[in-house]
Amino acid sequence: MRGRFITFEGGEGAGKSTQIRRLRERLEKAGLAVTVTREPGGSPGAEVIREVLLSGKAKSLGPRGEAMLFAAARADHVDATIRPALEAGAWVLCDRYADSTRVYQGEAGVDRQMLDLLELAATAGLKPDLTILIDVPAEIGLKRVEARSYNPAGAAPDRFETDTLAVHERRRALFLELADSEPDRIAVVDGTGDAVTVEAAIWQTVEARLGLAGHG
Ligand code: Z5A
Repeated sequence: MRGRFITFEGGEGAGKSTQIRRLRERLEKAGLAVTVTREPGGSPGAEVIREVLLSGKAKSLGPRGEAMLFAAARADHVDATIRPALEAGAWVLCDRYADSTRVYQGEAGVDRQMLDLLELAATAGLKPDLTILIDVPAEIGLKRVEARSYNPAGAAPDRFETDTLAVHERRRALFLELADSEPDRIAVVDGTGDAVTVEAAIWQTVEARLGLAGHG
């Protein structure tokens, strides 16, 4: 039986990676096979493009060129990782997917028609069964990322983390608009509580929308 495809979206520091780890544990306890992946990246070819994009080396291409690179990475990720895992029956948990291109590159000025074309080319119609949008005010998300980067093991800010607070807030508004336009696919979860509270809200959503009652 085909697995289910769940994507996580939201601004920086929303808690996507944290919650993907927690959902993975719950699903595995419920006896399901789980594949965790991320964008940009998630397949050998796409990881090469990730490095180019997040280092800022592709910034000079402009938002449209960057959008094409995100799409190229996504096409490889879908073909090499996501579809094979779903066909093998795994539940795929993906940190960011096509909604991120709509929001980040859309906010940067790429028009709707181009975004539609790129999405179709990259995904060949593969839509998530469920998208969890973890919503936090940009200020909170950025503070979390900042706290993480003060840690000596933390990474330097990437190409998109250094944008202004106003840009981060516009992205948040665009994510919420997307959720309004596709309420059957996108569930908004308040990400301002502690990780345990957010985890419980996500589990409730997954159970209710994808029919896992009785597990976990
Ligand atoms: N991008 C794009 O422009 N177009 C596209 O099509 C795609 C992506 C696919 C990928 O960066 C960048 O690419 C991204 C968008 C752009 N922009 N940036 N930056 P990434 O993969 O390196 O990073 P990210 O996706 O933004 O994730 P993140 O910043 O690592 O955040 P997160 O995964 O949502 O959060 P986290 O790592 O789970 O948590 C962050 C910290 O907060 C950490 O120290 C946690 O311990 C802490 N945390 C987590 N949850 C909580 C709660 N509930 N309370 C308190 N503290 C918490």
